[in-house]
Amino acid sequence: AWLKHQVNGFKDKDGFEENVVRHVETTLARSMFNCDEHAAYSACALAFRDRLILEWNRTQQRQTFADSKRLYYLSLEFLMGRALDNAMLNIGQKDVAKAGLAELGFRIEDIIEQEHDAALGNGGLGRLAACFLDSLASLNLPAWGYGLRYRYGIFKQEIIDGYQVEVPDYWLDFNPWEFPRHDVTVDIQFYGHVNRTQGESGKTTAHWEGGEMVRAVAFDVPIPGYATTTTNNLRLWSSKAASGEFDFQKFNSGDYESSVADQQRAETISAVLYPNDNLDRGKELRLKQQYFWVAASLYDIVRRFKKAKRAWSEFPEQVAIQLNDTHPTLAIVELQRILVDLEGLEWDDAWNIVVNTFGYTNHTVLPEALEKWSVGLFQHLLPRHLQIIYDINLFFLQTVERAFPNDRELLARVSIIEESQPKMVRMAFLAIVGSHKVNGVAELHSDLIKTTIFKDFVSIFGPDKFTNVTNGITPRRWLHQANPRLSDLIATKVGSYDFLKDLTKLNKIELSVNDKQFRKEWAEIKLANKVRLAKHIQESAGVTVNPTSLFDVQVKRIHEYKRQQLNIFGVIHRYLTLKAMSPEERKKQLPRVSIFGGKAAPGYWMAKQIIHLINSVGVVVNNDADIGDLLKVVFLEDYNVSKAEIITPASDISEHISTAGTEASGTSNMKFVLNGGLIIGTCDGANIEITREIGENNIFLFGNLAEDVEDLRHAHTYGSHTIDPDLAKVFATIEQGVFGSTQDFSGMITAVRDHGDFYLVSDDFHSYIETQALVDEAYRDQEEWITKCITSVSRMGFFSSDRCINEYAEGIWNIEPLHVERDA
Ligand code: DL6
Repeated sequence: AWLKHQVNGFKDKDGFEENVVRHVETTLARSMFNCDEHAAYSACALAFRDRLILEWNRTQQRQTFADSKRLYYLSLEFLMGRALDNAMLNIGQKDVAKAGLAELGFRIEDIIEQEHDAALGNGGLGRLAACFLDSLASLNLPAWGYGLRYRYGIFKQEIIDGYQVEVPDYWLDFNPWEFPRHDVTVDIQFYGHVNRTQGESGKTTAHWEGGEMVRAVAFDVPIPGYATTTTNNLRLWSSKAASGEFDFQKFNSGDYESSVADQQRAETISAVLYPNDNLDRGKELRLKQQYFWVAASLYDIVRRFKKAKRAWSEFPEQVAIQLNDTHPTLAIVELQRILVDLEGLEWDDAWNIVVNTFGYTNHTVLPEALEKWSVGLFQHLLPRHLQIIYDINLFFLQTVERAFPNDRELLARVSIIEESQPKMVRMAFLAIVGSHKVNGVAELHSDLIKTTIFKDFVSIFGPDKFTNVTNGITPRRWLHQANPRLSDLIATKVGSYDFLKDLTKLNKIELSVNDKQFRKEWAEIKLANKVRLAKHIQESAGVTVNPTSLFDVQVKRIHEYKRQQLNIFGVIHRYLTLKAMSPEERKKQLPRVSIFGGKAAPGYWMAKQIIHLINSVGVVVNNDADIGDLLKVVFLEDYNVSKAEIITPASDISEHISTAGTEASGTSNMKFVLNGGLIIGTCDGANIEITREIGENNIFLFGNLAEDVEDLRHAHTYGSHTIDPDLAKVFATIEQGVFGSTQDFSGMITAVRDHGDFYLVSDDFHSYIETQALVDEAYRDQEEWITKCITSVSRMGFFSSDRCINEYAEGIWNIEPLHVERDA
């Protein structure tokens, strides 16, 4: 009854059932007698998709008619997860579906489980883009997402004998959520050469000629807003040969294999998602992907703009384009090319339009993640674009020279072209020069980019060009969908589900922090979520865990800077401490389950070693009779969005322990707190703002501060570097072979002991162990613990992606919501 907003939904459960049966019998060509759970899922998804597409059409018409400014969000990653549950929730018809499916003999939970995650992303950056789409639609903002339709999303991770093994994720077998638009295609040019002609006025025009064409085909994914009719669009491009046919001549002459070669080469462009998180590898195919996607998207955007026959100068009043990291930076060059070469605008007029159109979000300060492409590769693949980049750079450096005469070092430092061997194009610099706003994703991160990697640009452009928009998460998926019982309980105190639209309303639950019944239900829900996770752990990892233990979770990409190695070294220290105790003493200890999950990039050797160590420690600890339930170590295979929906609500304490200054924001920290778990973390990324909001009594902070990191690193290299004595014992245990082959883990140890400990594992170890002891102590007082949890949840309103999107809309995009009538 609370969801009064369903629009164009099914009239009732009978209407829903009718649609499901029709899809089973016609679209799927099956009979209801042999309709299994997967067929029921497919039909249910198709029935909902039909609803969405009607609203999608209306939304597009409404937006076209209003002719207001639109946002285009360009992201190479959209980590969407499952769509059915979200669609049912957002259009307010989960109850109807539940009842209808029950009548057809299915449990809705089993049907939801059938869906394959749409995993077109690596981690935080891609999931952020997915949260943003949800918020944009929920806030009725006219916006489109543009991405690539990878045939293979992020690989599936299997753990075999404790090692990560990658298996391809072919997710497109059956995807009811996309609409192929075979009529929306763009031919994208690569390679070739540039010719110049001179017109009668003496003006020269560049012509990019020759090379090869690849066709981009659009696939549209409807994005429903929550409690609104707005259904926005995510357009994903798929590649195929421009001719669309294989070479008949070659085929007829018996050259069967090469007759399809062009086709396969073209299709390769959108074949796979590069599985690197926070790492740039500089592969030609990746640059091809970037240009292919950006050029197709811009063609589409420009085509839409031209329909209204406005003057070009009005382009930035109609169009905002946000670059999700530097991956789409070529869009800046492509728009300049369209305006100057194809539309005949003067360079300066075109450049004005370009800069006022684009905004750039930086998501990392890690040098290995900052994209650079070799000039040679550019010259080969995109010769005209390289010329334009050189011109952009020349005009930019001329303005720098005028403002800072004779500072050659400054010119070299800020040049878009790095004068290295080989010469490289610095994409972040291009993105800054070609955008009107640059933002970081949490306060500390936004400060750091201004004082470190982009410092010179602050002097050149002034501080106003740089801003902060702290990340957020959608409460629809990350509270209501992942933790429906908690959401329902909160609603009883807030008085409605309005907090799902305005998360600051959560603050009402703080008034009930001493309400006994509320606290009891709160604790019951947490336990039920832990029981559910315990079941999952048993089924997937074969480890039995006691749900009343403290659940300690670290799930995220495996990366040295995120410091899963610190966590597992801490686990070993705990194990050694327990082993050294008498049985009586042990009985007094608090049982803990250390849960890990996350993928390592396939080529990231150290990250794979970390996974192997975690699994090896698990084998020893979990089978040690002295230890029993006091400590269990679990690595959950194939961490993804739908698993996060099970894991997040079950956490007591989660770990966000990156070396200070390395994690730009983090978003899982927000999800865990929103789900009634506390966090242990460093003063890094959004942990700092979480602390400010929830209060420092409700978070376990430890470790060195970002401002001290550089000095510590310097001391490691040039001074003396002594390893923390407790950590030294951990290393000794590993080196004795307690966890198997010592050789396998030697790299992890030498990185800390002999190679400068770049991530400050030893420096932070003592403080980490002490703080974990404080966590144990705090958890023993369950009453106080629950108070901390309720208080923290009540103060999490700031971290909604709705707040975040509103900040972008006002401060960067200048777009406004398009109000829609709610049909009751
Ligand atoms: O902003 C989303 C997310 C942050 O929460 C993480 O802290 C950050 O590591 C991640 N950055 C990247 C950068 N990758 N590239 N390129 O994934 O962004």
